[in-house]
Amino acid sequence: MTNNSKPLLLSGIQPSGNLMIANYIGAIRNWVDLQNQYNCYFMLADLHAITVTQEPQDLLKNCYDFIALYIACGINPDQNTIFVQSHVSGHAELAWLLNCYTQMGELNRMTQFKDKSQKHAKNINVGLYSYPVLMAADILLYNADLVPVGHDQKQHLELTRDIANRINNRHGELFTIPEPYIAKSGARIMSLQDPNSKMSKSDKNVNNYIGLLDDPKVIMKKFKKAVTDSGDTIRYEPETKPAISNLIEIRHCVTGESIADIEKNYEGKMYGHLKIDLAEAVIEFLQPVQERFNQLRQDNTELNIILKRGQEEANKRAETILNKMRQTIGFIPNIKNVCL
Ligand code: AQP
Repeated sequence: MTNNSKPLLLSGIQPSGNLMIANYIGAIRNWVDLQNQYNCYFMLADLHAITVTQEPQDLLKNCYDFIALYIACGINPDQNTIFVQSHVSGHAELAWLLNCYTQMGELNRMTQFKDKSQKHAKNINVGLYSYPVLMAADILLYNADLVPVGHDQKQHLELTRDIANRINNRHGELFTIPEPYIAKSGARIMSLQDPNSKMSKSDKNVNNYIGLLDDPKVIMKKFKKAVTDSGDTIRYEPETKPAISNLIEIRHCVTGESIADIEKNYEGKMYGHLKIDLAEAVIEFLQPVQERFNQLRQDNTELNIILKRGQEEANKRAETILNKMRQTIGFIPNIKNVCL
C-alpha cells in the first residue's frame, strides 16, 4: 500500500468540533498536494481530542465523520496510511518515555497550553499540559521526515526536534529530526466574526467558521454575516484590513486565484460582492466533497476496511521504532520476541 522509498510525512487532526474550511485550507489541502511525493501517514488524533471534555457519542460520530472527510477532500486511501491514533498503543507508550526526556520548563513555555487553559479553565488536566509531548511521540514513532503544521503547531514541532536531538545526543542516532512544512498561504485563517482570533472548529459560535458539512444556505448566510473593515476598498492588507484580507485569503486558497487577481477583479466593487462570490465558490467546492462524504457515511464498512489496513501498517512501523527505544533505554527486550 505504501511506498517506503519516499520520505515519510505524518500529520493529523483532532476529532473535536466540526471540521471546517480552515482545517481544509491549513491542513488537508496540503496533504492532498503532498500525497504523491511522500509516504504519508494521516492520523485521526483522538488521544489529543480528549484533552478537552468530549461527549462519547459525539466523539465517536466525529471520528468517522473526520475520516470520511479526509477521503472526500481528496486523500487517497489506497496510496496513504489513514489510521486512528488510539489504534496504535505505541503513541501512548512513546509519549511516556519522551515525558522523561522533557523538562517542565519547556512545557511551561508552550503558548497553546496557555491559550487552551484559559478557554477550558475548569478542566486544566495533565493531558492538556503534556499534549506537546504526545505530539512529539506521534511524529518520532514513525521517524517522520516532514510534518505539515499550521501556525499554532510550529512551537510544538520545535520542541519535538529538541527532544529528538537530546535523545540522539545521549543514546546515538535513534530519531529522524523532522522538518516542518509550512504552506505559503492559509496557515492562519481567521474567524469570520472576529478577524483577530483564529478560526477554530470547536468555536461555540458556529458563525465564526464554515463547516465542511454546512448546508449551502448556511454557508451563504455565514459569509453574508461576516464582519468587514472600515472603508470600502477590497485590498489584501492584513494589518489594516484584517477582515477583508481574511476573505481574500480564503478565496485565494479555495479557488487558486492569485491575491493580485482577486484585488484587480474587485476594483470598484463592494464588500458584499466579494462575500457572495466567495460563498458561491466555497459552496461549489464543497458540493462534491459533501456528496462523497454522504456515500462513505451511509454505512461504515468501507471506512472500517481502510482503518483496519491503516492500523496494521502503522503498528508495524511503530513497533520497530519503539523496540529500538526500549533497548536503548535499557529495558529487557519484549520477552515474547526472545528465543528461549
Ligand atoms: N485557523 C486556522 N487556519 C489554518 N489552519 C488551521 N488549522 C486549525 N485552525 C486553523 C489547522 O488544522 C489542523 C487542525 O488540527 P487540530 O485539530 O489538531 O488542532 P487545532 O489547531 O487546535 O485546530 P482547531 O480548528 O483550532 O481545533 P479546536 O478548536 O478543536 O482546538 C492543524 O494542522 C492546524 O494547523
